[in-house]
Amino acid sequence: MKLKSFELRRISLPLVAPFRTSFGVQSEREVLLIRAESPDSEGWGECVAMSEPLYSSEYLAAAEDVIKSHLLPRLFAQSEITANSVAEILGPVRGHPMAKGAVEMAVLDAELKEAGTSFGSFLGAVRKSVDCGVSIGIADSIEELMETVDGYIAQGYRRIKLKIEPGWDYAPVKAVRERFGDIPLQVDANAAYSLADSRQLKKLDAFDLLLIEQPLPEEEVRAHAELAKIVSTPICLDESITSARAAADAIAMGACSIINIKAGRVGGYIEARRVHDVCDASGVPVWCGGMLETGIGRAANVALSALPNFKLPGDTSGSDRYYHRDITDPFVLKDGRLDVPEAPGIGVNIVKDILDEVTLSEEVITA
Ligand code: SMG
Ligand code: MG
Repeated sequence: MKLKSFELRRISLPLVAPFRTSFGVQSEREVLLIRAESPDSEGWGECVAMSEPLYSSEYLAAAEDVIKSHLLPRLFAQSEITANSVAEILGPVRGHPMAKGAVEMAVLDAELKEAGTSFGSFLGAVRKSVDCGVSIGIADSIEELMETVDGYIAQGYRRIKLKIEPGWDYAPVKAVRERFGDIPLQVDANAAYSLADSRQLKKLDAFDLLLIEQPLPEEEVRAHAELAKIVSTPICLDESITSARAAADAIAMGACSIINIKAGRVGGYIEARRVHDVCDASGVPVWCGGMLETGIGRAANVALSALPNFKLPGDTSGSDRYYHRDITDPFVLKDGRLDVPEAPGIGVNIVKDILDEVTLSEEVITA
């Protein structure tokens, strides 16, 4: 494919409710979108970096800068590119997986639209719809949390994930277990603990959780392996898994028995499929994480979730969990599931009027 131009567009969407994690409160989602244009096609990519470098070291303004200054010039230097070649072309630039993943996604969407192939068929989807879970932020009180969980269960979500941090772990998990019984339940700490907290984390073993996600810092893979010997709740890694190779290492070390896959965190959907394959070969089940995506990223995440080794419900919630009005036709939960888009590329329609309304800035970069 020849590349004509890339459009970088910053948008801001208010969240339906503030989302509190161990690293802060989010009340709006600022997103960087990329539109790749070729002579015969166009494709969309969504950069999952947040406004501030609190989930990981990447953040939106830095992603925008590295894309403009270092990634696009490398792509424009090629006379022709394919989505499969993007990661290698961008390889000399260290790090910035979310920025690279967004660029690759835009190229891949354009390429698949031209070929008439959906993301799902390209990636190897084996299901037409996927089971959905929901991620619930840290609440102001146990009562407030009960109400939120109750609402999501009523909407049909097939698994509940509670955000935890020191001081908000045992009591909320116990309360949810007691009130809602045997529901599929898991927790996510976003690296808020240290190995010295292992006695507190072990108390969660009483609640038969599906998993505990990323209790310790990103770099502390060995410490997760130590923790795995102490707690019986399965350990799932999120932030630590930055590539298929990192996944293979973490598994070999005994640091996790489940992996959360986020395409942005590993540099794109092609590497995400490799993470899936490595885990599958090792008997480690995976599930799809979320970064408060718009319908653009959600469409691709739902397609990814349809691969065979996605054995647990993902953080792929309906559009109304996040936004009053999404920039695509909304994803609507049916019996706790979302349908995998079947149209070419990401397979979802972008609502141009809404997109324009929420746009903060727009820049077109040509070869
Ligand atoms: O997209 O539903 C979603 C959010 C899921 O909890 C979620 N994501 O660590 O897994 C995670 C967090 C990262 C983003 S928190 C603002
Ligand atoms: Mg997480």
